Amino acid sequence: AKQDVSELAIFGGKPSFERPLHVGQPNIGDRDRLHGLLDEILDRRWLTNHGPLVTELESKLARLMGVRHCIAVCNGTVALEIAIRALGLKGEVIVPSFTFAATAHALQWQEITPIFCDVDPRTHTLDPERVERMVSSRTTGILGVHLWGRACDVEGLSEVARRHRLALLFDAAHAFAVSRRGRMIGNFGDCEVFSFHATKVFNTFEGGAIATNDDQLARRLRWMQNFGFSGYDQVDHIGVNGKMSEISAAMGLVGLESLDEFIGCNRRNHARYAELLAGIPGLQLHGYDPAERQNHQYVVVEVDQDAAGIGRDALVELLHAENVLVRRYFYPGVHRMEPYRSLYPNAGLLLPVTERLVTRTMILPTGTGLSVEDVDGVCDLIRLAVGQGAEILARKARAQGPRGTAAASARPPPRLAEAAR
Ligand code: T4K
Repeated sequence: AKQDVSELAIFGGKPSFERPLHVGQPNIGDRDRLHGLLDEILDRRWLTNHGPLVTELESKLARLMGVRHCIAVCNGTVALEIAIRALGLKGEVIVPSFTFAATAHALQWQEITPIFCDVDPRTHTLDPERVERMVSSRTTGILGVHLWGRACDVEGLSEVARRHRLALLFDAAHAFAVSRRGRMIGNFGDCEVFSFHATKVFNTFEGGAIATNDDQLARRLRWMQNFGFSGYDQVDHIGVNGKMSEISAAMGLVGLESLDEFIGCNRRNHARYAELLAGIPGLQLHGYDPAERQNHQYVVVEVDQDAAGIGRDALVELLHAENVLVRRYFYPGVHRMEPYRSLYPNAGLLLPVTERLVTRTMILPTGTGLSVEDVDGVCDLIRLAVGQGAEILARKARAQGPRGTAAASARPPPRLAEAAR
């Protein structure tokens, strides 16, 4: 482990890791099983359009969630778009800004106005009291996000939705195989939408699903996902092509067999991070409720610059140089991205918690591609950086020269450093 700041890669030292450590490196199940299923698909010559593997995956997912219907979709974003359309949302929908852009895009894409609502600073999810204050005569729904796999206050949000007769759906892209008060995510609101993107704890390369206990809604969702077909050659609805392919379903079926192992690995990494980062001033690692099922997909740290002596962005830059590709999810907040920044320039005024979180939050690498030794190495670097924050900043300033700008502006922003992947 590096003992001195002079050894850090930002000051010319050798990076601590030869290969990049990613947030969201895919978990991959048994390769032989996958190859076998691929052969079956090719032999059968049934590649997509509700093939047997998609059907099998849907029923296994529905069983895992204990939900009546689970509709496999080509990705989480299209699944959101279909759910929003099938629920008949229009006008305004209340949504957090502290999320991935896709949550808001799925609304704006259909010319529905996302009304950005602030989140609870503790849970990072929608605060029902704030949501209620944002309901207007144009509001038709609430779209909550179970960020980092932590369920929203579903009871509070359901109550607001009931009082104002609003549709309630959840973006559960982060919350596959997670429970809320002992009940699996997939059962809440009118429906819940999952992402099985490569970066998720469980993946189908690209993919997603919509879960619901509402039979009529499920029928509509299936029509809309398949061009509006309601019979062999009968189209009764507007629809898109949101189908999952057999190859994706094969990946999913194989991944499901190893799901406990994937989650176990994440849990082990999370516990190790918690152990080694405990007591570092200004660093708060988010924990999980041990009474609930969890996927530990995201290891979330908040950095308090005053207490840590080094800010989140300086820490990200330092770690990237060491090949630790931490992420600044979800900087800068969707309301500060286009088209929202131009369309709703004042949205930020009502989002003080979000505005603070986007400057402090950092996501650490995890997944089956990461060993405990890797986690130890990442924690050593963080401990060194926080302990020597003042020295690091002083050195950086010296390296940048008296004006303190040249080197800083020449350095690529953190995201570009990821080209190493
Ligand atoms: N709602 C929420 C709350 C979401 O977080 C997401 C997606 C959605 C909706 C939409 O679901 P999908 O339509 O995607 O199914 C990534 C993912 O692409 C995205 O699925 C995910 N959320 C988001 C949080 O993360 P980026 O732009 O950060 O991806 P990228 O390419 O930078 O990859 C992330 C990291 O993973 C990198 O460090 C590289 C590593 N990686 C990635 C891939 C694809 C690998 O190591 N191997 C790989 O194959 O969005």
